[in-house]
Amino acid sequence: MAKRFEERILVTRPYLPPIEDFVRGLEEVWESRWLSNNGPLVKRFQKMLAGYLGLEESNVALFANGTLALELGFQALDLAGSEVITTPFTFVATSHALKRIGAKPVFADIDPVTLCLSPQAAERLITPRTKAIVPVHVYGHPCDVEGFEALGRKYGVKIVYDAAHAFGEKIGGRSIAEWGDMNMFSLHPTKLFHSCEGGLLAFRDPSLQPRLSQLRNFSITGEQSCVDVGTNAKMNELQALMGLECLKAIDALLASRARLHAAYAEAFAGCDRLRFPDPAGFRADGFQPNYAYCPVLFRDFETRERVYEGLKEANVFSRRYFYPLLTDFEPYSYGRGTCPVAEDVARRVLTLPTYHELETQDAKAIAQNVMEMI
Ligand code: T4K
Repeated sequence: MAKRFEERILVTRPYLPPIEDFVRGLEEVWESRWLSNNGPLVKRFQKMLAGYLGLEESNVALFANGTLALELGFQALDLAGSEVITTPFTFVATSHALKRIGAKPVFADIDPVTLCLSPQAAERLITPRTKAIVPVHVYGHPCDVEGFEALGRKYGVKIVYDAAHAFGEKIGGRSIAEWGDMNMFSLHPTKLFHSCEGGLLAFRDPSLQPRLSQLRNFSITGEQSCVDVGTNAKMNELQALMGLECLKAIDALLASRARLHAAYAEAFAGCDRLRFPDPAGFRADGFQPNYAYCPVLFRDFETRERVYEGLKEANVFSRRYFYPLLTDFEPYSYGRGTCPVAEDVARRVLTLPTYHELETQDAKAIAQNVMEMI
């Protein structure tokens, strides 16, 4: 008998730090009367994030949100007018950011195990017009970083990871941000670690930092000079304050995601009517996942839809991330039919609720409900 939850369970809920701590931080903002334009809290947040990722401060930059961070990262790498190979199995921000700076997203298929862009599929689409590859660590699953590094070297193309879901992850004990030419981490409230809205770029070449700082501030360089077509993509002080307070809880946030993933995994163990991937098993060298999302794959579209609707009746609001596929959307329909693995996965996947306060027993009960519907 399916359990109906008294209170609505959403796919995610943002972590909120203790309100007293936030208010103490607000007093500092009131004192300084500095609200935006690279204020003291943004600078402090940037420094803390670089430290957390094990990078130099000159290798990171903060933005108002992840989408603008991607756009300006692509602009700083001069990708306008080029072809960029990416995955159709992602949130639409990935390809929008490319399109908006005048690059053409070219869609290659995904790996059926990790669900991330396949380097082999990407390589087949490289042309003289290709300037970059944008793989996505979808759900925090690790891309084949060695495979993409080899492509970057062989063809002289940039590798820019959309790491929106991958904050806090490590490969072989080192931050996932050490791979590729650039990484973008989204700090949106639906992410396990957030700053209300926000985006963080981590990049290998520190000479990009001055350009990025200009681009996010209209490309003005003084009272009487403007050197490029930048925009307003600045993080403000209240965002930085939220980020600083959430960063204090990062270990607990990672631990609760791991606890919930383990609860689902235990409940689903032995069930051959679904697949519940564990990214910890995707690499042999000690990959540390963040379990940001809990995707489950069913046998077919009809089963997925039945579970999605059935959970709603039980007051559980799962999401079909990432369905429809980007190539089903009008601006990207030129890619329709070119990525059969991604098309199949998008029709069978459902992401289950996971967030800091979700109880282990509730995750188990949700899993039980799922199994009764398939
Ligand atoms: N690349 C990738 C791979 C991404 O997934 C994203 C964003 C980006 C780039 C761009 O990064 P940002 O520019 O966003 O920093 C959500 C998020 O808005 C989006 O950030 C995220 N990916 C995407 C996967 O999910 P929606 O349209 O599904 O959000 P919404 O409003 O339906 O919220 C999801 C659930 O969270 C709901 O059940 C309500 C709950 N919620 C949401 C918010 C904002 C709360 O309980 N409180 C909240 O404050 O897109």
